[in-house]
Amino acid sequence: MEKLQLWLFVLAGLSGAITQEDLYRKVFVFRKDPSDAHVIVKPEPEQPLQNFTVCLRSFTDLTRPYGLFSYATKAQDNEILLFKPKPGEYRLYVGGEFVTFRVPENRMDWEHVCAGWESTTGIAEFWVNGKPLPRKGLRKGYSVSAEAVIILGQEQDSFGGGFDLYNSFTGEMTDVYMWGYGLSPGKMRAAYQSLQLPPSALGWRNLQYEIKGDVAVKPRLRDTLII
Ligand SMILES: *[C@@H]1O[C@H](CO)[C@@H](O)[C@H](O)[C@H]1NC(C)=O
Ligand SMILES: [Ca+2]
Repeated sequence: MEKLQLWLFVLAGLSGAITQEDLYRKVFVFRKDPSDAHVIVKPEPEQPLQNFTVCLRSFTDLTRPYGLFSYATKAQDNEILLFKPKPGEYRLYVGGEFVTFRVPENRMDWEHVCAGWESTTGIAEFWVNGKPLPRKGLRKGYSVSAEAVIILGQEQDSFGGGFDLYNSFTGEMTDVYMWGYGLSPGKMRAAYQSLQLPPSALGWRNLQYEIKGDVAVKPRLRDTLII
């Protein structure tokens, strides 16, 4: 089963559906609820990670649980996962464990989050709309495996699949980035403000992505711009 899935994944890659694009001022619109639609993003890191930062901006009126950023390996489907179990709460998973961050309830506006983790201390940072929450910790000494499938808008329970349609994301998503290191506080704020950011292999200004199902790329609506 897993082999078949992997093979299908390879075939999909060979069919040339992967696009690379500067998505500046564009968004992914996940239209259907519930849905198995998702976006595969690349590249996955070349080496295991001792540090990482993931940032993205989303806009939804969902109140049920949903997955935003799902980084799965063959050994661990929740290798890195940004998950929102309910309004006012985020979970950050690293290596199958998670910490919960309580956040102000979304006031029907875009919400920007950055999650950072470092292996040496296990410290996890979580920034919401440019402000840090109290730091927590998990998986000290762990190293995040490199061979991964990275998916937006669903939560993987197996390598590249195993979605629960009732954990799918519906709404709009933009400004997705992943760095293999921790960002300084200044850069965390810059990410929120859409300012100049350090180079990232996986980033919104040069995103390699493949849309699977009902997801559209659209210009961001001007009246939702925060700056
Ligand atoms: C990870 O971050 C720690 C703490 O900032 C740093 O000491 C270490 O060199 C980093 N490791 C890698 C592989 O970048
Ligand atoms: Ca999972």
